[in-house]
Amino acid sequence: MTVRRVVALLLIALAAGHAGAQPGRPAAGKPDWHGTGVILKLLPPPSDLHATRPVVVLQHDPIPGLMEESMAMPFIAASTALFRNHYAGEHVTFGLRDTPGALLVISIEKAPP
Ligand SMILES: [Cu+2]
Repeated sequence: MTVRRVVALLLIALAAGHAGAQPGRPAAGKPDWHGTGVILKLLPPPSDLHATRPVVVLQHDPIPGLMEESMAMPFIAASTALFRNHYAGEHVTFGLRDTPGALLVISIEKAPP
């Protein structure tokens, strides 16, 4: 995937997160969705995809109620600390939270074998 395409997907993800945001909900807390997939890239800021926020590129499986197809796409991560002890190629489960600014990855766990 080219960087240009990844950037386009990130903008789509940001727009989707914004459109789906519900005002008045706290930004932290339980995930709105759980996903499974493979880490493609862990990009602490600054990166080509975001100047100030960490980005994780995931090849994710369908996420019921959110994205019905598998795809590779970038997500903004809540914190670079989420990247600790994770690596590209790892199978993971992750939590997503809908926030006003982004569809945010708020947890990353190694997938059970
Ligand atoms: Cu997706």
